Amino acid sequence: MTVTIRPWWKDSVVYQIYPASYLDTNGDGVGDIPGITSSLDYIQSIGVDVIWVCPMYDSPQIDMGYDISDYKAVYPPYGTIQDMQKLIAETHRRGMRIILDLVVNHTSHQHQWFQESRSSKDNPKRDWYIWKPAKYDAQGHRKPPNNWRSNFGGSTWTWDELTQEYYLHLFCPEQPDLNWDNLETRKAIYEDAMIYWLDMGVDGFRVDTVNMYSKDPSFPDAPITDPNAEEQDAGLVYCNGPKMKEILSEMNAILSRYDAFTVGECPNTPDISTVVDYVGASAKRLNMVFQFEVVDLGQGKVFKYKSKPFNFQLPELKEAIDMTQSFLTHTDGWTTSFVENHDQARSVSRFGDDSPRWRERSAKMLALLFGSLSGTLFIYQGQEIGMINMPKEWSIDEYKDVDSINYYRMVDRCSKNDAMELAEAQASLQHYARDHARTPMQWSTGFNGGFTADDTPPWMRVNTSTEYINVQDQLKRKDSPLAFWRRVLSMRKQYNESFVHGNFELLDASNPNVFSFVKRRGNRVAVVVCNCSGSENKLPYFNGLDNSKIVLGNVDKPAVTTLQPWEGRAYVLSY
Ligand code: TEU
Ligand code: CA
Repeated sequence: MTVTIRPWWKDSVVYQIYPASYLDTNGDGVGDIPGITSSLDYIQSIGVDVIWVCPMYDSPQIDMGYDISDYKAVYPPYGTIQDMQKLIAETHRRGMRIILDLVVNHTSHQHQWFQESRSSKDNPKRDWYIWKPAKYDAQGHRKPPNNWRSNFGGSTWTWDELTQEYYLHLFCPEQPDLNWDNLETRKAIYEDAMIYWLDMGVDGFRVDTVNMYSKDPSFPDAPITDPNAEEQDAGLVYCNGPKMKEILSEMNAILSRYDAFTVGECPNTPDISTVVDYVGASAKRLNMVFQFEVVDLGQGKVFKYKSKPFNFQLPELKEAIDMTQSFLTHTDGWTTSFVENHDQARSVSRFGDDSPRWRERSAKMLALLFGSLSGTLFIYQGQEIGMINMPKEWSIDEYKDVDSINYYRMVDRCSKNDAMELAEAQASLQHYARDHARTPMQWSTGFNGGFTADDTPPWMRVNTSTEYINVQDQLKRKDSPLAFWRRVLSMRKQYNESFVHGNFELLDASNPNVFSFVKRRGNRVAVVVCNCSGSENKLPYFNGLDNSKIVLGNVDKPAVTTLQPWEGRAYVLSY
């Protein structure tokens, strides 16, 4: 008999934690590392195996820690290196693993490296970042080196008066891009950002913006998609540059010494063969990536927030999932299943129905849907209790994310304060903003939901839904979304050949309301049926869909031929 040994990360379920918003233990209104450590029993009780901690490094927090000023230090309000050592030890003691966010496309402008780099043109670290001279138009006006638009609006180039050159930043001006063409820079990144933490015992990384390190050395202009603007969306131009494969192989040589887990964030990569170059088992670069086709659904093509709520059809969601799932069938690569993270609005509000009537049922349906997909499963804090978007009545001042604020200001400026356009922008942010994921974790009832003391102002206002969506209540209820998530994860473990490793076959692709698919591995067959609508629908036909084969569902009495609104079922036909 041959025994195939699978890498541990394939069957793992990862729980993502946003430190600022998890749990405040010292009453300053900001979540902290001891808050994570003290919640580990709760986290483990959900049934997850790995925690992913979002950036907790020292940072001026222009982009919530994705702007790191010192890789080897902890942001003081979150805690200390000792707190991290304790978190690592306590996680391991429970048999779980811990991964950190590796943010090395850019640093903070306050990082020592950038301070030196910008100090003079002949500083030894000048070349650690990307500096370019200005261009001049026919009238002699100074122009940036190209037309790229930053992820947070405006040009990707900022003029530096001192040395009279532009530097590149794909995100905020306070997030200058590192120059990965410089081998000395690479070495310093590996030492400080990777080896230091691997030696401390972390089990791997979620690798931020993993496909942006290498840029085309000619820095070509992006095609014009927005004729009225100076800057153009350039994601397809600056992602997946010529040295990406070389860099990721080099990183992997270090990571594999530690058997470290890697999941890369891979936006703007519609070309599947590029993804396979990164995640193929034989390519030996990354274990898996996050693709964006699902979470981008409904968002605007030119500006992500220039859109309307629910701007997609169910078949598009099916197609997006089918594409990521097909990696298992057609390539030697591995994939991921996720629908939330700190950059996305809440899934119940986007893909379910967050009204009182259907909120919990649709949260469970989504748990069943994403929890039965192949690949490594990721859950974001609060998703397990079905947290929803911020209330619509909240003013725009409650939005704290630089991405939201910049967008709203841009609309304000370009429309010359037009009320209609501003209302439209606000409606889009109410649906898609990253802020919805960043409000504090809802532990209990009360003004601050148990995140911090009720008389402490939290860094971000606690969603008023904590009155009826909170951990304390859901721990008591057998029919809660939390209880359901636990059942999803145990089903996933019990039938892992089908749900984690099975081939995905879409059924009834064009059905606008019902999402059904088969998960097949050899003669093991499971079928998942989800009614993604608020109306009753017919059960699709598939041989053997007998109610006695239902292993998990979200309604009390499943009917024989119809599905109730937002009903989801998983059948195991043979195992
Ligand atoms: O995100 C990078 C990314 O490509 C997007 O999801 C990004 O949020 C979007 O383009 C903004 O409009 C990562 C992090 O997940 C995000 O939180 C950081 O802001 C970003 O990198 C910069 O480090
Ligand atoms: Ca705190």
